[in-house]
Amino acid sequence: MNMKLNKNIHTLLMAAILIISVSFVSSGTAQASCDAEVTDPMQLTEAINRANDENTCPGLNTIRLLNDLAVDTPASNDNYGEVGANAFPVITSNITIVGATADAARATISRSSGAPNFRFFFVEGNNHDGRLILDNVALTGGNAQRGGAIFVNGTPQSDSTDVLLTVNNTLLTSNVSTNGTILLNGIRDLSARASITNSVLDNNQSGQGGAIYNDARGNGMIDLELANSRITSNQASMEGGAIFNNQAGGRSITINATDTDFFFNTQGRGDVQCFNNGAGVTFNINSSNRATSDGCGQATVGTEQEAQEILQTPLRVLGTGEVQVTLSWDSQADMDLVVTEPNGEIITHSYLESTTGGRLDVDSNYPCETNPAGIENVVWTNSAPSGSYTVQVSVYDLCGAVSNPNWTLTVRVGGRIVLEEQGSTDNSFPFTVPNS
Ligand SMILES: [Ca+2]
Ligand SMILES: [Ca+2]
Repeated sequence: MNMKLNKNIHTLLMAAILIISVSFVSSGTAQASCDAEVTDPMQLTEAINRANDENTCPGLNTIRLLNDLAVDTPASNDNYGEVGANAFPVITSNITIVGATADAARATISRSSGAPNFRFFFVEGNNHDGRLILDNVALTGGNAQRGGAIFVNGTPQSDSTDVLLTVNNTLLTSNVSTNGTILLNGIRDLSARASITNSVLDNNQSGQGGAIYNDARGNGMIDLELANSRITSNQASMEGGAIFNNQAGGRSITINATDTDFFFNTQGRGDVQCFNNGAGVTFNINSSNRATSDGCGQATVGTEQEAQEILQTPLRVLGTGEVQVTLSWDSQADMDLVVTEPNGEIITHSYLESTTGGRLDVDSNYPCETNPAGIENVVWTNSAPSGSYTVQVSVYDLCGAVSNPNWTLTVRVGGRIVLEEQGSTDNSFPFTVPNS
């Protein structure tokens, strides 16, 4: 009883603190804030420049896109000599860009027709600590020789645990390049690590590496995680319709893929979707990946007809809305997300939908090995009750993993992140939905 009482007091206190902090944040102007909300390309440019100024805005900054952005002119001309222009300033710090529109799954950043060629983002991990997280964004129409949409310049190998690029709930389509829609550059002793989850790379064109080009020449090292994603209908005029791995002389390229589909990627030379130049490429796959032809070393699973049917069902994109609670984790464990709403109703795997319209729309990994993407999502699409909520996260079954999963919990209210927590053990957190 005491425990429960203390917990309630704690909940109320935390809720009060949260209300104060939320109103404090919203009373600041977007112009002066290091965490910005933007509605046009110029504002995004200014927000990235502010976030990159580590004297004024130290540490991670989050930029929210409130609507789609069409870019006419690149903000930075070719900073690096040979790699082409970028739509936005080079990412030299830790930046999260979130498409926060409440009425669409993603906010789209596009290159306007008739605009000069440019990619969207250049992440600089070598001379700076550039790290980019994209969440609920679409990038379309980028055009650059290396990295048609995103160029990731690696970090020295002493820092190789850093994930320089994280792509979640994001779509990359109709980008054009010579080397990869996403280029991971690990040449000359650099290391580039990237993670792509719940995302789609579809219908991009390249000379080599229709979707991804991993470059690990000259002792370079690349690590790439692919989870619950689709790499579909990308085209390489030469090799690697899906992925080109350039490892000749490099140290290693390691790709871990789970729950990822390689469908209908085509290439001019050879008949497999991935091309390895060099022997030091490790492609760790599990049986939950599917491919229409030899999908990067894994067995072909399913006929073209079955692949077409799979593509008719939307990717397990997380529902977004007035309130969204997302738990993600990094192992095959079965974790559970439980949300208690103000009227005391709970939403979890055994109560999928509440009377107020909240529902668990993505459930993960019960029983073990069913859908090991490691993500659960509770969403109120339209309106959600105001008041105090509690989120519990728990590890139900390790499913054979040797250690606890590292999890991340994110709560969005009205598209804005109001709570972000990380951990590896069971925990619970309060959040508040204000009166609308
Ligand atoms: Ca910063
Ligand atoms: Ca679960």
